[in-house]
Amino acid sequence: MHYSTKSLLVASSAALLLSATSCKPKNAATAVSADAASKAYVAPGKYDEFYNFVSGGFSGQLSVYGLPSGRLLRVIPVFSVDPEKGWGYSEETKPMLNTSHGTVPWDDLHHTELSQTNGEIDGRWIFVNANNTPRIARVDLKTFRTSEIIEIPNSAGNHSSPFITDNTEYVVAGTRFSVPPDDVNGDVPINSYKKNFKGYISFIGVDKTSGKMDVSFQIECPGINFDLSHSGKNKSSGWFFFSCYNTEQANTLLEVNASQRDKDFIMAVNWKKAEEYLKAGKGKKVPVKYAHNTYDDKTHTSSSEIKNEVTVLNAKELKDICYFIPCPKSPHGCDVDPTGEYIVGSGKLAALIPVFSFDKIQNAIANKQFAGEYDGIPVIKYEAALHGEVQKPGLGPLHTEFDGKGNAITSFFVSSELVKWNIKDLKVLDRAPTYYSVGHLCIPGGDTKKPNAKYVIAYNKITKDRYLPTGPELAQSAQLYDISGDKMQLILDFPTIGEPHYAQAVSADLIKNNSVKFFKLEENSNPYVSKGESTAKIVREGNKVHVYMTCIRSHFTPDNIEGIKMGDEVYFHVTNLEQDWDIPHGFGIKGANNGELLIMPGETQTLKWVPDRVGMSPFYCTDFCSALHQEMQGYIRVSPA
Ligand code: CUK
Ligand code: CUA
Repeated sequence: MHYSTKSLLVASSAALLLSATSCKPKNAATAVSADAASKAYVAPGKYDEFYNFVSGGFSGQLSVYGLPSGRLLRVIPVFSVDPEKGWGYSEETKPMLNTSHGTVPWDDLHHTELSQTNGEIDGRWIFVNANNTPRIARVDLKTFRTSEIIEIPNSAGNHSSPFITDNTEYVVAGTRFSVPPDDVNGDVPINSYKKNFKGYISFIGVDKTSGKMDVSFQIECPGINFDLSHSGKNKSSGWFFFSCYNTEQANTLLEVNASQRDKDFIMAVNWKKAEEYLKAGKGKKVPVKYAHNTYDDKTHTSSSEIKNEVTVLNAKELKDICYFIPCPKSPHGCDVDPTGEYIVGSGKLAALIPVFSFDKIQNAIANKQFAGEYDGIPVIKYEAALHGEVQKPGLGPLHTEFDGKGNAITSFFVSSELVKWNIKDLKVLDRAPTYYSVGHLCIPGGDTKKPNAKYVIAYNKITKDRYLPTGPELAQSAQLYDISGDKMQLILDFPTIGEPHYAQAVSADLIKNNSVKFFKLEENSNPYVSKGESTAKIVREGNKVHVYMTCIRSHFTPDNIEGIKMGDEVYFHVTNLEQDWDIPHGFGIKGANNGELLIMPGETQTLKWVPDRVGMSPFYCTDFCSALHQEMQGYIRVSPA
């Protein structure tokens, strides 16, 4: 074996991980490119060349930056409520945060994946994952808004998603925490893990035209943890690769338990074969409960549906859909090069990077070069699948992206650096320090068939001394490197929203011309729309009062509202009559506990308000919209019941 003995490695890697925060790269002073300022400078009024979509971690949101400037363009609310967009406050957006547990107004968003056609980014949608209450969202890149959120059954933690197959046939997910399946009573002793806990990977079908998702099928696997994944491409199209840890199936992951094995696994999944088994009726329908929420840009409303069934294939019974490949020490990143031939596993606790060959994996399967089975699933011999190992690349390899010129760049958390290496001969070519402890990294198109190797961006976990101090917590940060030459050159630091994990960048040309500038009022089919001031009205139905309200620079209609009584539920259905780019209006009421609205031009949004006292409540527009913005206001009179 190329790596140290078990106990030694566990001891030394624990020490390395613990000391990570004090690990500073050397040669910090020389790292910045001499012409950095001109390379990152985008003149006022000029557009950036790339959009950079950055996961927001525990903020639950997705942020959008311009590159190379690092300018923050937008935060797109996905899994968390957001006052700036009224997301999760309006009656129209509330159902988007529904789950089988009820409303979950927060999540932990780790990964982004832009839709692809033939293995190249097509600029239509971006998928993101929720790592807490397992969900996948689809954001429409015409509106930069969340269009759909689907919950994943039989799962807990949804870390290894939302990576997609190379024609966006499926978004793929894998459970991070194995749990008892949904259809059995989960009230079992935790130490019955090996008997009762299962791992599931999910294939969520994506409609070619509308992008609508549905859970097509799941594959039941042993009770291990799936960490990350990536699709095959070109020759390996039709396959999907997952990194797995906790192959000990331990119910407590104190390091002694979870890292007992010298090697965990990469799992190779033949999903084309799985589709054949489905067609042949090998799937079993099992009862589950998951929410499917969609937003409609014509009615400007969302609907939430709870679904009750999913089709499951069993990896143990169908012996030729899943294969394990040993991978040293808690593999994290699982990345496939642009040719589809090389699969890079990154053992977080390993001091080397194993690179597997798709041809060799196929050969090993054909010739049964197995080292036995794991829970009924064939384990391919390590050497039989291995293309080779990058020796001594750095400490704590996490993630790899590709430059499309035969090279890979891997992030190293512990030694806090990016390392560029050649895929064929596995030689290290260059290294650049990160500030500090990089997690994910991104090259535009760097996980597709066609990377655009102009920049690499490092998303760092620790900021320390890079910016002015802001109390006990500092913003996480990104760093932009020019990789157009042989050497990686640092040109810019910029802070991020939340904690960035995976991020992607794409040429702005693919997206910028498709942007919706406003919603057409004549197409607005919200049930409570008021298309002009003449149709604005107040309608009472029992104790429910519907206010059909309009807004346009610079007034609301109606703006004096009387006849509201204690005990009423008041619904303000506010239609923005503007038909112009970038003229939203806001709507806030004194004392309203449902937050505020932000209404895009041509859109209707509804704020529910239950007055808590008799008296006068002013309301006003919260978004500065004209010289008379401050006059955009009104009063609501609340009388005793
Ligand atoms: S993970 Cu964050 S650094 Cu959740 Cu993709 Cu590796
Ligand atoms: Cu409308 Cu300010």
